[in-house]
Amino acid sequence: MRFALLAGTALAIFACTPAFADALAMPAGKVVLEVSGKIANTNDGATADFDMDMLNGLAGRAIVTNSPWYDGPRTCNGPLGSALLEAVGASGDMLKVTALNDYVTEIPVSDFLDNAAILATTLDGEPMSVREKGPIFIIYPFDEQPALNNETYYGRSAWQVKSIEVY
Ligand SMILES: Nc1nc2c(c(=O)[nH]1)N[C@H]1C(S)=C(S)[C@@H](COP(=O)(O)O)O[C@H]1N2
Ligand SMILES: [Mo]
Repeated sequence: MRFALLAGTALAIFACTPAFADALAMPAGKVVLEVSGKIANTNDGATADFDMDMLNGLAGRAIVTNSPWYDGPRTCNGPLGSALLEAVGASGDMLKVTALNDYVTEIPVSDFLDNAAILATTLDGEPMSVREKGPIFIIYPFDEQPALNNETYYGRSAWQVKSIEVY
């Protein structure tokens, strides 16, 4: 009886552990992004913490684009949203993105898979200070895909991103 209970508990704990969780490195530097929610790969309890080197080590791209925030085209560089989702083993459909100023925006996961949006970590090759809307700015390829130029996507382009919840 007691054994059955113990075995049951062990099984329940085991069943809650994702079967194919990939190891996520531990951040060595300052944590700049915390990802939580429906994710399989974590490094801090139920959370996936990232420092800048971890973010910039993910598959990324440059987006050279005009935007509402800058005069003329600027070069934004950083990990693909899709690469971040893959790194954490995301399984949800939506992202709740929170910025340092507590601005919150909801982004469908499909956005990151369809539009090659990035979490920009540099602007014209330089890291962005918080004053310059850094350290992380979600940027869509507005010039490549003119249909993205509307309030919906501008609103999803959160700057000073500090955390993302997958749900
Ligand atoms: N961190 C943060 N990002 C944000 C916002 C905000 O208030 N804080 N506003 C969003 C909205 S609703 C839009 S339309 C654009 C507006 O940018 P602007 O205020 O520089 O024109 O940024 C988006 N990103
Ligand atoms: Mo907006």
